Amino acid sequence: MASSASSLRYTLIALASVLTAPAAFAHAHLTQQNPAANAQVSASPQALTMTFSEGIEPAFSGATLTGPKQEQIKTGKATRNEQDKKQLIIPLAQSLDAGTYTVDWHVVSVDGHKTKGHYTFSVK
Ligand SMILES: [Cu+2]
Repeated sequence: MASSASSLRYTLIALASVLTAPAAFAHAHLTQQNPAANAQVSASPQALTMTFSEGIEPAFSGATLTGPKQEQIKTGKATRNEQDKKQLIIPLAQSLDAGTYTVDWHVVSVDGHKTKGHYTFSVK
């Protein structure tokens, strides 16, 4: 009795992982960014670039940039790299003073799923 109950339990666990894994893989996760997360850069960047694990929809994707005084930094319109549909580019409309900046990003991947996250970087 005990062994058949436990084998049923393992079957259900295996089935659950098979059913949930493909959706999890299809989501756009942030894999790389420039300036890099936790980086300290010496010059103000001209754009933020973020590379995801899946293609993204630029019309529904973007980021906000918050400065060292908790101020909102003006950014240009988010666009997708024409050569790489996994890469989002956000031009900066102003140069950044020294301090720590937080990027709050949100994207919709080509499969229609939403993901979001945040990271920080510093300007010397
Ligand atoms: Cu997905």
